[in-house]
Amino acid sequence: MKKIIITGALGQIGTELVVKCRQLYGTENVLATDINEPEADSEVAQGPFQVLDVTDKDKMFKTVEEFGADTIMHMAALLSAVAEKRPMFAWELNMGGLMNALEAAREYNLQFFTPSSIGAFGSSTPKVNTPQVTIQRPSTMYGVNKVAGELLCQYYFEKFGVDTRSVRFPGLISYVKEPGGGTTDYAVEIYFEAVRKGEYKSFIDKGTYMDMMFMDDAIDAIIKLMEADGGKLIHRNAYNLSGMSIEPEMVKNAIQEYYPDFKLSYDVDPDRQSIADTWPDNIDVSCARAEWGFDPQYDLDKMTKTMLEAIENKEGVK
Ligand code: VAH
Repeated sequence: MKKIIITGALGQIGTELVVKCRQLYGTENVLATDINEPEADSEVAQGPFQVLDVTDKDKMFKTVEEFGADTIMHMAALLSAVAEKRPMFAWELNMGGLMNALEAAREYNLQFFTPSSIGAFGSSTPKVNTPQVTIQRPSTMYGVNKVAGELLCQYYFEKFGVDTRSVRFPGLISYVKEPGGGTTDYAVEIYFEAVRKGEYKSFIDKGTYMDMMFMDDAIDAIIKLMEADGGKLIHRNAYNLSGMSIEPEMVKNAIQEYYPDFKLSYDVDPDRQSIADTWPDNIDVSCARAEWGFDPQYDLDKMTKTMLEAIENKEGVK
């Protein structure tokens, strides 16, 4: 049976990854860790939890050894917008934490997962149907971290035989944990604001296409990749993933199917808009489909229906 340690367990992905892994592999076999303590009544707190600063290598090694982990899912990182405001700290956390997690995987023979992002692409990357293997010259600290991370993961696979696996996530849409510090966060906020206020002011401009995916598809993809036959993985660090390519007006139209009076306006944030402008419009996911059966189930309409119903339940409206 797998024994999994998850870092960044209180983050947007980590929160739901912990729950899914505990359902699949048993609560006691999944150790959630984060730099912060969970709320006592949170789902993450209903199983093994430890505070862990991923930049503390000794503590990470001790935690892995005492838990008897055979797998590490390293999710702790600063997202793009926050990283651009604190680039030096972002380097320390994103790269220092990743190196410690890779070293722990090498030292304790762990299977290893960490996410990359469409943020690993830059303005010189082909924006339409972005290939799996292409130019990667991002102009953000987050993007530099992600490209360096992909290369480090591949190095640990080739040099030390560590079973590293990674994906380039698009913007992830979830109703469980609202994200913090991302460029794609508008696509989450818009649903919460539609239910709460019937209107939303987007910080990303109309016509700005970005790849997105509903969180259930993201979590399922991590599990599917980690359980795939390693011998069939050619592009293991890191697979292009996407569920849809959308821009704010498309989300507005989808929401208006349920909230006809919903109003969308714009107050563009030049910092996050300038990041979004360097990312692809849509990326090619054929390698993930071919090598391990990536198969997202949510399109914009199904995601919109699911998000609005779940938020209405959470907020106690309707
Ligand atoms: C961000 N949500 O906006 C993250 C993600 C592709 C975007 O990496 O930084």
